[in-house]
Amino acid sequence: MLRSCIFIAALIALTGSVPIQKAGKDWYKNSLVYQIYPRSYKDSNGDGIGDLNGITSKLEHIADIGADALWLSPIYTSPQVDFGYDVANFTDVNEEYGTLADFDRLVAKAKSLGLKVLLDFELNYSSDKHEWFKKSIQRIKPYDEYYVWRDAKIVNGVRRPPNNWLSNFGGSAWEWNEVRKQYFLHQFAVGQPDFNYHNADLRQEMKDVLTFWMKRGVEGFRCDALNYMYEDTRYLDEPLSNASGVPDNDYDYLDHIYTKNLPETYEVLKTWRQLMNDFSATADTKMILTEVYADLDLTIKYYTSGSTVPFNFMFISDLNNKSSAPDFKRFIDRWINNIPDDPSYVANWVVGNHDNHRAASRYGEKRADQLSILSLILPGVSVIYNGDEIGMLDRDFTYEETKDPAGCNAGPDRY
Ligand SMILES: [Ca+2]
Ligand SMILES: [Ca+2]
Repeated sequence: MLRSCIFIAALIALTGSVPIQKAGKDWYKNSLVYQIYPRSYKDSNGDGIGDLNGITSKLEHIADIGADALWLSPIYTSPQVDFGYDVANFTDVNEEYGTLADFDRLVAKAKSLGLKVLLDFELNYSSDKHEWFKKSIQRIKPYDEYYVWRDAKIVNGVRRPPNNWLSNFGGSAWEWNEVRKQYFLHQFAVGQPDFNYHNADLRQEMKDVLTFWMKRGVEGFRCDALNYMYEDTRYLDEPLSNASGVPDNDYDYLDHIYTKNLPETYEVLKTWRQLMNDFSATADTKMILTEVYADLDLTIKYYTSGSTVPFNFMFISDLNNKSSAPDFKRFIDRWINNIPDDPSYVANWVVGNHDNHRAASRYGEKRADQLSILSLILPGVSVIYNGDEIGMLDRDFTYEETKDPAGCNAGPDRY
């Protein structure tokens, strides 16, 4: 025993550090999740696009900063209308990023460094180039009901969308399909038709996707845009939000009572938690991170539906470089005091992500480091976006350079 202690001490002295491998059911309770945006992280073959082999080459860095898990933004086959969030095949890797074999090597090396690999899960929609959508257009069973299709409303002999619902990226959320002679719903880009979660075959299909990746060693998922999963099947017009200065084709023009935060969402998430727990009863707890921008009570409720942590965006949404220490305390207490009472539930602190300005641009370079440190000192899960650990800043860009659909649709004055 003493000899092995001396050996470990000597090893630590020689190497400087040894990776601390967190394992067991409680591994996540004080953990650091490092988010990687594959396209811009590390290019390994000189084509200017980040890729899986690039990420694999940087895993030592990620382990070195103390991360326990890395969460990869979408890596699936995609025409990249919305930077990979439009998935054309949920069980393969986008060609620009590599192959499934590259992915397997990434997972193996990550495991050897004590890192768990988490994937982004685009649950609300697919690409319009997905085989399921192509078959849905053709009304081929069971795919005919995989998406949300509605007949046109004819007003004075003119074809109109079924209701007033708006896309997050601006304009109607409905797009006419000339082949099927119906409108399909897209809460985001036109190239991202929404799934119909009222359909049991579709729900099973999405569970099969989770199982496919767990079999390849994936140890959790970040559920993208989770609260857009269901729509109310009465298809009623949504009321106006009466927000000032918002144009009538802007998403914020309406109050989204029929297209967001529907209670069925929580039930589906519970089935995914069960699936992950059942996958390997003896394995470490699979992590589910849920992305929901909603009122605190609706967000917190995901804890009791299977989420390991519902993202806490207070460092992004509620606090900024003008915030005082009492402001920080108030918001930290607010989250901690609202976590449901169960030892398995822990807090979490999101420092930044790909949808927001960089931490150093929001808080200033010095305070950005303090923010990361604070997120790590506080109990629970810290979520850090790649580059924030070295204080990277935003870069200004012109409308002509803009590529994301939300920015392009907003136009030169509002991008
Ligand atoms: Ca590349
Ligand atoms: Ca939906």
